[in-house]
Amino acid sequence: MPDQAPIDVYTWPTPNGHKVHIMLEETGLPYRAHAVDIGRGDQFAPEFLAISPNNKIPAITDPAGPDGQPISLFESGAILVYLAGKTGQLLPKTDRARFEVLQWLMFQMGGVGPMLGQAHHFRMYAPEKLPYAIDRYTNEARRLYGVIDRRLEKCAFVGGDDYSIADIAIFPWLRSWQNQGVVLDDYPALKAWFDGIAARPAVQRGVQVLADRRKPITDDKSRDILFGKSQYERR
Ligand SMILES: N[C@@H](CCC(=O)N[C@@H](CS)C(=O)NCC(=O)O)C(=O)O
Repeated sequence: MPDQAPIDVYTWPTPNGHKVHIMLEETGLPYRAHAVDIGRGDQFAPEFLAISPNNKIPAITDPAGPDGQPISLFESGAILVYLAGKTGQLLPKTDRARFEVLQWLMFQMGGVGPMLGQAHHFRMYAPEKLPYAIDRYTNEARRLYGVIDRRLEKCAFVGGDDYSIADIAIFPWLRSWQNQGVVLDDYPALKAWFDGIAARPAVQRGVQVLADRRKPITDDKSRDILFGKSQYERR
């Protein structure tokens, strides 16, 4: 798409941001990544909230939307579907195959992301070590890895025979398996798929986007912004 003006991506180097970076790299769409430092509170800036009212990255603005007018979108799953539709790539065209991919994309959005996110939270960030919460989300993480492993015993890719937005949505979350209390070698089909996705040049470029800006959330200010008063006492 030589005439396409760059898509503006408001993002941070986390799994949900990486999904969109990888998709943009895979499709070859021109884009500009704008850092939204979520540990510093950039997600509460009025201009970001105007396009992402849930104060979360990623969000995009495409100057050339479906009707030729600009369009802004938040929620990584919606962004992946949009970019697949725009480019005709990474989402099958036949109904049966497309719905198969979409169900696994929803499985990522409703299950893998939220549960692995909680596993990270209680294992890495919670100020107290809460055994019940750690067990609950570590067990859930392992269960979800099992679901993906069994799927990949039957199919080359999570969404079916072909690489798709379902793989792009799931892969970035599994890169932090150690922090989720999971051992990747326990899931052989998943591990083989993971290594194949990790070797793709577009994936390698995607996970490098803003990678130098990422820092561990250890200071009180960042913790308050993400998990405390700044997050919950805001109107
Ligand atoms: N369901 C959303 C989740 C996005 C999300 O959780 N983003 C996190 C970073 S990975 C965020 O921006 N957190 C900032 C905050 O909660 O204030 C999506 O997939 O886009």
